[in-house]
Amino acid sequence: MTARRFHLLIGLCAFVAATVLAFGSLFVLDHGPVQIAPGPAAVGGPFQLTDQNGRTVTDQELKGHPFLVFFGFTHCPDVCPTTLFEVSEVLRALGPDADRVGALFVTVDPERDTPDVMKDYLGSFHPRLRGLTGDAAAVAATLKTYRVYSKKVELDGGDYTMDHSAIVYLMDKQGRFVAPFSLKRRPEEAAVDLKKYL
Ligand SMILES: [Cu+2]
Repeated sequence: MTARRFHLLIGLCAFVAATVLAFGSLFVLDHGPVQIAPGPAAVGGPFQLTDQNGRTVTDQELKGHPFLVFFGFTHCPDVCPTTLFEVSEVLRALGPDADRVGALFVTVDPERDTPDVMKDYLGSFHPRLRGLTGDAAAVAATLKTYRVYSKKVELDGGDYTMDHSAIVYLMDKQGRFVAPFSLKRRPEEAAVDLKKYL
């Protein structure tokens, strides 16, 4: 075997292992080790959190409208602000229909992301976006429900950042998971896609 082939093979093995790990943890978390993809119902479910205006938000009250939900944190240097900007662009492209769609930003960092901090932060994005936070247990339960990975990473000097998965979920008006929602297209195209679920 040539060195080049060997490297390709190693690369392929790493890719397969990473894929198995990613999907394994996505679908198997609390269903035991042998269960295979249990279906869309496995993403999403009951939660109770607080929005940036101090209002309680539950999965029940979201029913009747499709919604996008994204998990991150306000101290995030790039992925979160970029994603929230892109979601804002889709909402803008929806025009008046934006009122019929939910858009949630759920913190993975409730320690720092209080409702006030969320409110401040979301001032830079579309007004339709709701920032959800809560006590550590309520947030952890929501992350588990949505199969979201997040991990605190200590930085030098006592500060910390958060590693987190960065998928925007599209949920239908019954609160069921449809698919990851792609933002790698023009906002107008994404808006047309979203309108199918109104
Ligand atoms: Cu982020």
